Amino acid sequence: PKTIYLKDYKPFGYLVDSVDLTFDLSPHATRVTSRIAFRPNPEAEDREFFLHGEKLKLISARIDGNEITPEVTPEGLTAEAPDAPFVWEAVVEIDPAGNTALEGLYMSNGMYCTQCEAEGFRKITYYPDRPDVMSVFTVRINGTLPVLLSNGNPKGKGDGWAEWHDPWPKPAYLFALVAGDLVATSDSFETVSGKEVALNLWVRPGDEHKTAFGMEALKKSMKWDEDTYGREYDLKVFNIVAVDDFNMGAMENKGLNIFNSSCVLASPDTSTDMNFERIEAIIAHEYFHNWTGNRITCRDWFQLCLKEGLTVYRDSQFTSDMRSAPVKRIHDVIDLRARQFPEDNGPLSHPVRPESFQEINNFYTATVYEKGAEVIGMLKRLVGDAAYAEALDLYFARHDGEACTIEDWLKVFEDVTGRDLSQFKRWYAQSGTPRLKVTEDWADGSYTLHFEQTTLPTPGQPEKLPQVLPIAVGLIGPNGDEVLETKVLEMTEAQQSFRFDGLAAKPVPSILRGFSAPVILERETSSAERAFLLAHDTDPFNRWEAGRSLARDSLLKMATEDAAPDADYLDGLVQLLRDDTLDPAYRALMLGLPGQSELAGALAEAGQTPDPDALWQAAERLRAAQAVALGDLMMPLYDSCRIDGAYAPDAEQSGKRALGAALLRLITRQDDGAVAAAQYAAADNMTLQLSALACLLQAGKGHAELAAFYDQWKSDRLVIDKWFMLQISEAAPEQVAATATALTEHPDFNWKNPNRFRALFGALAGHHAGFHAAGGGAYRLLADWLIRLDPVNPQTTARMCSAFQTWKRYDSDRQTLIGAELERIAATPDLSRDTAEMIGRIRG
Ligand code: HT7
Ligand code: ZN
Repeated sequence: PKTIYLKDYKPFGYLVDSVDLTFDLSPHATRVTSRIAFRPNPEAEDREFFLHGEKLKLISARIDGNEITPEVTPEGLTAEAPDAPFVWEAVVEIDPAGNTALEGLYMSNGMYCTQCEAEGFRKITYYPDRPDVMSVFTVRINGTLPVLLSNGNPKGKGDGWAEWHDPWPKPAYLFALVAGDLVATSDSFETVSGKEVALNLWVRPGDEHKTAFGMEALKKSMKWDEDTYGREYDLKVFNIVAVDDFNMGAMENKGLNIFNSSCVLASPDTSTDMNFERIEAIIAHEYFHNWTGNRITCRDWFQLCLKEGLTVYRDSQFTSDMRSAPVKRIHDVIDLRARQFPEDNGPLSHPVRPESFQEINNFYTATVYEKGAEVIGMLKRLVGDAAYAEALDLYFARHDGEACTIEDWLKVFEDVTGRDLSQFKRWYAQSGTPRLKVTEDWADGSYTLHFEQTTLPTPGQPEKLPQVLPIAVGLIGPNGDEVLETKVLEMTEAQQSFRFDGLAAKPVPSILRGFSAPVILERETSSAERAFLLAHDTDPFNRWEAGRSLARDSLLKMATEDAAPDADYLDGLVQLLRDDTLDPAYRALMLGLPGQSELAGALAEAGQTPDPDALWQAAERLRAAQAVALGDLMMPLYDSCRIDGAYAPDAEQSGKRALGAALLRLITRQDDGAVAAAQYAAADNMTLQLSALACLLQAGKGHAELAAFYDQWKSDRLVIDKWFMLQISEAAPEQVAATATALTEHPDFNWKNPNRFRALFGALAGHHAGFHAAGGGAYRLLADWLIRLDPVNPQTTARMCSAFQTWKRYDSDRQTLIGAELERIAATPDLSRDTAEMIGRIRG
């Protein structure tokens, strides 16, 4: 397979003035007729006329009306083209019903739909399928289905046809078409300048009752982007469509967002609070792409973080504003540590802006998205809120309608602030998570913090240079009063010290407040000092972090030295849970324990081999100790989480339910599931129903409830995904592989549906002790199914391969078992480029 390099970027030899497409829809033989106006690109040296095209049957091709015979390969075609403006016309035939890869034009439950990012448009027609080629599209759809949609504004429609015109130049990856028997929930939004926008959320008949929340989220997003970033919507209509078969969460096609139904459909009886929050965030994310992604797009796919990092950052700001900012920050950091840190510190490590790839679909990663968003947060922290706002205004004004690079992005900040951001740019180029080691000195009223940053070598990057780290610090006096309010220290050297004078007593430092930089903080400190911060830190993130690090250290000692649970941690936890002034959502987070995989990573970091069984036992013991420590507090607190009145998926109610669920897990350890069974029986929403069922299953009970749950929900595919997931995630480690195997034989295991496949195998890989249980049964099961899925859907297969990315952490027996599975996958004939690249990188 060919490797593509950032350094080889060259503009395309032609510009595209307009694209006219006609679709004659037919499940196995859709005809796509294109009429494209090209003209030479004065900025390009090379005039080779190569159009991408894959899996297309070329019927005819013309240049300026003359039939031609281009040279066709599996990747595209080359033709002799004039060095002057000309019109290209082609007719191709494609097979949407046979397209199981879900890229290009495909069918899902009788509905046509498209997915063109990153390189799916080339499966629809011949075209320069690269993001820097932008054009205005007009589309005609001929088909018998009642709803025919494409990008932009409606131009006309009649019996069996519809036309759409998108006035905004766009790259082909933002093209979309949907045709189906759909029903809309409709509303409207008046923009800041008084323009009326028609809003439609299209679903399959029967799903109408799940659209109200998504519509409200859309309107909130539109208003927020006007108020916060000054961004107004720019078409007469905004359509959202829900699709069951979809490789990722959602797609920001211009004026026609397409959503995985799991990321847009919601109702209280079928969706959990977490589902609601995620749906709100994804709707916002896709909507925000209208400016950060669509109006200003990426020059090439190496610049993916330009749109994704910024849009994730914007959606996290939105969620912080809609809900609780500290709770959102803690969730984001938990997620970063769970998904991005292992990537950044393993064989798949790559920079936020990668420099090479074989298959771009493999780079829609936590590094590009979430670390990319962290980089934006740091930039804002360094330049300040006002300069950030000014830089963003300049970005939109300067680059509207362009396909840009990270250099363009950083330049607006340099121009606004006068700062030199060349060192900051290393955040985009260097992979790996920096370790930040901290020591301290105290003498004569002066307190000094010494920092040392190092980043370990990562694939292809043996040497690392120091990065700019914004380190937010506060100091707390011995009586618990803050003696230094949060101050952002700017570290640029490998080693750097910061002194604070005039202090009456040695303070306790609160370092990296708000998780001000995505680093691994290393500081030797006592449990007592952490417990002090747990009680007194005024920064909510670091207060939580103090408890988290106490729990982490306690678990590691319990797993490796058979230590007893840390008493300081348990005392601190009880105090916090008693504090009714604290947000229930925050207290629920305090009760959470670091993930098993995170603990395994911490041991591997420290040069020890993690034992998944010992880590599992340690977590079991610590949870039992939490229950004992909380004792009589648990039931009244659980009762206080009960909500009178109608269900609402808002921050206040969902915080209470989260605390109630965390307590129920502990109560179930002591009452054999009595309270959980009562909660299950009385539940009138999915959050309560599912949390009760999870507790029962974890306690080895709940068989009747599990069967009743299936009966109740068997016709709701999104709920049945939860049913699959839960049985695996709540199984005892030694039962995980067998449970998963049995579920693959269930008639509802429709493995070609990415949601169902992910529900089962995502839960399998996510159950650390179960996935790594002795014997390697889970490894084999996953590998069997990856081999089976690869020819059907390479993108989803390749993404699931990352379950194996941490394999080098474990003992030699496990490494041998996983190594054999990786070899077996690699040796599979005709393995897709997607999976081959992932397995190759993981094997190293
Ligand atoms: N920009 C989109 C990324 C994407 C995608 C979405 C659905 C299916 C396949 C996909 N490939 C890439 C989603 C986003 O970040 O908003
Ligand atoms: Zn995105």
